[in-house]
Amino acid sequence: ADKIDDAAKVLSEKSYPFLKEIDWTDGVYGVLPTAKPLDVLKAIDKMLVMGAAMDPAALKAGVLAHSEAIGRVDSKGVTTLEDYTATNAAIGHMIASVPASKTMDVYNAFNKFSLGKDVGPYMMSKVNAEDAKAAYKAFLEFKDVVKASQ
Ligand code: BCL
Ligand code: PID
Ligand code: PID
Repeated sequence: ADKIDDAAKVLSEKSYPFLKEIDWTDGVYGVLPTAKPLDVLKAIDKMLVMGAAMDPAALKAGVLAHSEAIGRVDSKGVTTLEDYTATNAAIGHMIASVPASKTMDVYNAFNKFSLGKDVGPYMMSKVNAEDAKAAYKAFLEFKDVVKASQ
């Protein structure tokens, strides 16, 4: 286990309460933002460019971690803490395998039309705010470890 694996364990423990409060059966999570389809297209392109730049072994590990996580969801669609941890570790390695600019390009492209004023507050209103804040704090600590491994 490397530093990202260790950090993923901490991140997952601290954000699992938040993950469990999300209603994964809500149809809203299967809906693409349609306000500005051409901005959505550009954001998807940034994800494609980022994906194509990833270390193939890290990407494959991420795919398999998700597949195993899906195999162990409970009746509400929530996977186990162990699978969630493996998923976070895999994504951490995927992100560490590309230059930060590629990750930031995705973030900035999505920020244009969604994250800020609509999605954030809406998501927050559906969960326990304290758990969401704890998860976000843990995410910020995790990203420092990922950044140091880039
Ligand atoms: Mg994915 C991210 C669902 C398959 C690679 N993925 C996300 C999330 C969302 C999701 C939960 C994007 C919305 C978001 O930020 O919510 N993925 C999802 C599902 C499947 C899936 C349901 C599925 O298989 C059915 N993902 C895959 C494929 C992977 C993959 C197969 C590649 C092999 N996925 C990635 C990558 C990313 C995602 C790379 C992201 O960067 C993105 C993400 O999570 O960004 C933060 C909020 C996120 C969560 C509820 C998940 C827990 C997040 C962290 C660890 C703790 C919470 C922090 C805080 C409160 C919220 C973040 C705020 C922003 C950073 C501003
Ligand atoms: C801010 C202000 C500072 C403090 C700060 C700060 C925050 C920055 C942040 C943040 C950045 C950030 C980035 C995030 C990025 C998420 C990226 C997700 C990418 C998803 C992909 C999906 C895919 C695939 C996949 C591979 C396929 C292609 C696809 C192939 C070859 C603002 C806190 C530092 C969250 C790539 C993986 C399956 C598309 O900077 O003061 O908070 O979050 O299918 O490719 O198969
Ligand atoms: C930052 C600043 C730059 C440097 C940088 C940087 C870092 C960015 C980072 C990072 C982004 C990032 C993202 C992570 C995302 C993790 C997401 C995990 C998702 C797990 C899920 C699990 C599950 C399931 C599943 C499907 C079920 C639901 C669940 C249904 C319908 C900030 C380093 C570039 C870690 C979704 C899969 C079974 C819950 O950019 O300067 O470091 O990490 O059961 O679906 O039931």
